[in-house]
Amino acid sequence: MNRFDPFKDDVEIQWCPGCPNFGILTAVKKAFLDLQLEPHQVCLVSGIGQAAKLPHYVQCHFFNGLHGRAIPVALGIHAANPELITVVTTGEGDCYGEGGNHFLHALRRNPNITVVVHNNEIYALTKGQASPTTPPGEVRSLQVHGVEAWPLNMPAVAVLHDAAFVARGFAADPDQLKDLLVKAIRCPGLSVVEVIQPCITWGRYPVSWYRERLRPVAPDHDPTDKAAALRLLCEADGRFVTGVIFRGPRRQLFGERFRAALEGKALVHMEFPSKEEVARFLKGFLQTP
Ligand SMILES: Cc1ncc(C[n+]2csc(CCOP(=O)(O)OP(=O)(O)O)c2C)c(N)n1
Repeated sequence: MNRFDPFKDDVEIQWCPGCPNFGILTAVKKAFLDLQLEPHQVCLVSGIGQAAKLPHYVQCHFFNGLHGRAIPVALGIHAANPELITVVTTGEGDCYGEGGNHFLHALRRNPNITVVVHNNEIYALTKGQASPTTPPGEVRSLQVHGVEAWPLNMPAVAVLHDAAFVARGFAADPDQLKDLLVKAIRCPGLSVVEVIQPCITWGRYPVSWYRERLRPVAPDHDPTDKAAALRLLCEADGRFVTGVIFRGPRRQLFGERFRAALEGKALVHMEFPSKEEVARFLKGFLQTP
């Protein structure tokens, strides 16, 4: 382990040189350092895509699974070991497309995890097809007459469902992104941090095009005001709003009731239960009303 950067991994990075994903990688590692976490306290979870490669480049626990399936894996990790800081790193195709259903149901369950969505508005690993956030009309390799479908506004969906924390950062501003990630990880419950991540190879516009359009939330924006958060995200150009957009009300965390039934113990701290204990535990679930 590197004494000066305990999260540094020596794996060769496969992203294009100059990819804004490097900024997200820096922000993630800096956030862990700011929170004084050690590698064994963190678990990164991902599916498939360029964004999903991020856990390969960090020294910590990680699970890299199927396309769109990072969130259910993270839910399982959080349920079994709530002491681990569980962070999903995912592309918007992975999270809002293939994994869209999991995203919706995670909003209902409120696990204490942070979901970092690299939104480059395309499927980058498979070379630039339209994704659920590609603007309508944009011509893509498979959408030769322009995208016809309307883009998904998942940060707004997250606000609508009272996610614990909703923020948006910019990959080319790792310091601001690091601050957002620290807040997201500290906030109990489901935190969604969408990151505007221009793709310098398959995207339509350079990083500067996005930078000019960023709209940081006003200093007097009240993130507990749900209607104000929705207005920011839904009005024209809501896709460029950055900063802490929403803080939802405190809700029960996924697994809390389940752990209460196990006398407060996390699964990872339990001795393997006897047959009698398993039967006693299951009885509560198997009773017919
Ligand atoms: C079930 C399934 N469908 C499709 C693919 C092919 N595939 C691999 S990566 C990818 C796109 C990933 O895009 P995104 O999640 O936006 O991440 P990015 O590469 O842009 O970071 C696709 C479609 C796959 N691996 N599995």
